Amino acid sequence: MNKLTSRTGTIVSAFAMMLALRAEPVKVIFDTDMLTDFDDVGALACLHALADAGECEILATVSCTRGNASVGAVEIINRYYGRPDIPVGAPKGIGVLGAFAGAEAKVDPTSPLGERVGHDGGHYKYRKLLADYPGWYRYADSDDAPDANEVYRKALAAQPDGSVVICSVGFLTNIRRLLETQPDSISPLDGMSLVAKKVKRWVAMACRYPKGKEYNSRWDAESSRIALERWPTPVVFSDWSYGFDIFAGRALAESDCSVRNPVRDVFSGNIPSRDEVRRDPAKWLLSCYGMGGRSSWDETAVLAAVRGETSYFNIAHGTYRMVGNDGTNEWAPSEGGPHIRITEKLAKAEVGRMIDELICRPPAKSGKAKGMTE
Ligand SMILES: [Ca+2]
Repeated sequence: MNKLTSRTGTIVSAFAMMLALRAEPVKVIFDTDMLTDFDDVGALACLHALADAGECEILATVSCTRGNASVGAVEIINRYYGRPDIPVGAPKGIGVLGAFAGAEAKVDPTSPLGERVGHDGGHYKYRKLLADYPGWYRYADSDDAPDANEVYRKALAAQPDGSVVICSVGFLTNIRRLLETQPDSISPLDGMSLVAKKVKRWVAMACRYPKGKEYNSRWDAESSRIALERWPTPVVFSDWSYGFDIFAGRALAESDCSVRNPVRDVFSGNIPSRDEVRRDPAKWLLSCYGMGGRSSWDETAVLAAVRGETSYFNIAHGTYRMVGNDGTNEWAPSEGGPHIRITEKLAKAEVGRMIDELICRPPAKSGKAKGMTE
C-alpha cells in the first residue's frame, strides 16, 4: 500500500468513525447460508468488528439452510467475538437442505465432523471448523436449532418501530417464511405487518445485474419471488456484479497465527497462495479469487447495512424480480422503483482494504466463555 492510498484509507476510516460516533448503533439481524462459500465468514466478522466499534448491535444471526453445520459455524464466530448469546436459528420445512445447494439430503449427523462426507461442494470447511472448535457451539446439526421464524419475530417484536436492518447474504428462504408468519404469542401482527412496522430496510446480497442466474436468488427461487414481490419496506441490493471484483481476506489469511482465530482458519484454508494466483490470475479470476483474496459479495452487504447505501456507493433505483421458473432474475430500472442497487463510488480496491481492516481487527472482548472447552 503506498502512502497516498494509506492516507486515503485513514481519512475514510476516520470519516466513518465520526459518523458512527454521531449515530445510534444500527440494529442488525444477519441471515447467512454459511454453506459452501466463505465470504459469509468475512461478513459476520465485519459485523462483529462494527459492533465492537459501537456502530451496530447484532440482534440475531440465523442460517437460511438446513441439515448441516451452518448454525454451529455461526455460533463459533459469535463466540470468538465474545457474543455467544446472540440468538441463532434455521428454517424448517423448506429451503436448501444438506451440504450444498441442490444436495437435497441432510448431512449425516452421525458422521465424524472432521471428515468429508462424499462430494460436499465445500461445506467440509464448516464441518472442520466444528471439529476444530469443540464446545464452542450448541448445534452441530442446524435442524436442532430454533425455528428462524421464532428468532426473527422475537427480535423484531422487541425493537422500536422502524429501527431494524435485516442483512441477508444467503438464500431468501427465511425472508419469505417470515413474511408468511401468522400472529402468535410473540406478536399480534402477521409477518407482513411486523416487518412493515419494525424493519427500516432489508439489505440483500442477491441477484445479478442486469439479468442472470445468481446463486442466492436461484436455489430457492419460489422464496425469492415471494420475498422480492411482497417485501413492504425499502430493499438495498449488493448484487453479484458489485461484489465480484472486490477481493479481501488474504491479509487475514497471512496474519499471525499464534492466537486461535476461526475466521482466519477459514480464510487461510481456502485462499490460493500468492504464487498460484501469480501463475494464472485469469483462471483464478474465473473462480472469483484475486491477489487480495476472495470476492466480497457478503461483506459489501454488511457495509451497506451498517454504514448505509450511500456511504461508499452510488445507487440506482428500480426493481429486481424473478422471471420464469428457472431461477433467473432481472433488473428493471425506474425512478420510483422500490429497490436500490449499489454501484461503485469509492474505488473498489479501497472498499476491499476497508473490509480487510475490519476482518483483521482482534475481538474487543475475549471469545472464551465459562464452561466452554478449547
Ligand atoms: Ca453467502
